[in-house]
Amino acid sequence: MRILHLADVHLDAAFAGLGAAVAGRRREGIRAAFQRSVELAMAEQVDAVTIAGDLYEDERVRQDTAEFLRQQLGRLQCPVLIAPGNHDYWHPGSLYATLAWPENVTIFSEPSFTPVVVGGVRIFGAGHRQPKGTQNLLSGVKVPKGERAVALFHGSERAQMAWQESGKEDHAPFSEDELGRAGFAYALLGHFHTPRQTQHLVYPGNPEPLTFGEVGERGPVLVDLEPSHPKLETRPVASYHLEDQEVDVTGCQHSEALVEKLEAVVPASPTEGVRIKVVGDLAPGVRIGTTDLLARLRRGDRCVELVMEARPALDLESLRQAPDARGQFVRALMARPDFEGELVQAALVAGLDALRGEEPRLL
Ligand SMILES: [Mn+2]
Repeated sequence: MRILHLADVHLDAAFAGLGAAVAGRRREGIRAAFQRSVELAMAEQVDAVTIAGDLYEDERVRQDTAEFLRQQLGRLQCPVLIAPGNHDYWHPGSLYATLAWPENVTIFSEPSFTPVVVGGVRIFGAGHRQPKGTQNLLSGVKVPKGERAVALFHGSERAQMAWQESGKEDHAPFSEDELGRAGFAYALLGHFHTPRQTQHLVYPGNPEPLTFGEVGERGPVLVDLEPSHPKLETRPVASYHLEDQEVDVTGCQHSEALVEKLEAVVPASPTEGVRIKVVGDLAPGVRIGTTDLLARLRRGDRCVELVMEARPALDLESLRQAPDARGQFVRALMARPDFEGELVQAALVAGLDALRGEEPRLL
């Protein structure tokens, strides 16, 4: 009895801040990763595919994606069991309620556990009905005696909330020992994007990277339920690979030198993304703001993100003593308790530029 378990695919994710062209490419990446997951299930001839929520994002999902999903899931010969999560919660207007899903697809639209028997195992699924505030789905649950019972749902295992992403606590919180008390031998879960496996549960993590800084091999998990302790195998299917780089730009005397230095760490492959932390001193001659810099580095649709920590090299001591408006301006800013803050530093640079009669840089 083998299952391919998936969660947190996030089809049609916004990828806010990456710009429209890059975000579009990244959404194509999610689809490709999902299609590879379907093909993996076919190649491995699994007995079922389970999806523990956040398959798509309800507020953004397009008809185009709906048709893609229907076609992809319809290729599978095996049952597909879907337990909606907080991003793809079931409601009367949702894709889950309105799309003509292929016959092999079961959607657990109720927030209480309902069983489906696959290959001698009972898989009990439950779904979210709201985007937040879903209560503990396990409370008061006791599954009837019988074949092995496995839970499929989207929720926050409490012990992990401290080190998982923030903002996850409102969604169907539970603790690992409640699974056993409810009569479940194992749980196929979704919600936490950082993968996690214990004797009793698995969080596969998002198959396609969604943000920079994600750690751990993640993606669909082949779950062999036959042994007393399920055997798991993660099979990465991601389209994009994201990495972090830090670049010190001290010594770059003009914009072209700065662009060239940053350009050197942008991967050549169109499916590799980089988040560049820019540190060091910005020379006074450098006249390029973050927006223009990003446009240059992205060259349309390359996945580049910048964290600007480089500061203009300013001689604050002599500036504050200047006997003119510059001195007054610098002294007033330096007197502020938040002088080191990002906004005040940006105001300092823009203000000094303006007082020199130059177009202010917006860093
Ligand atoms: Mn998610």
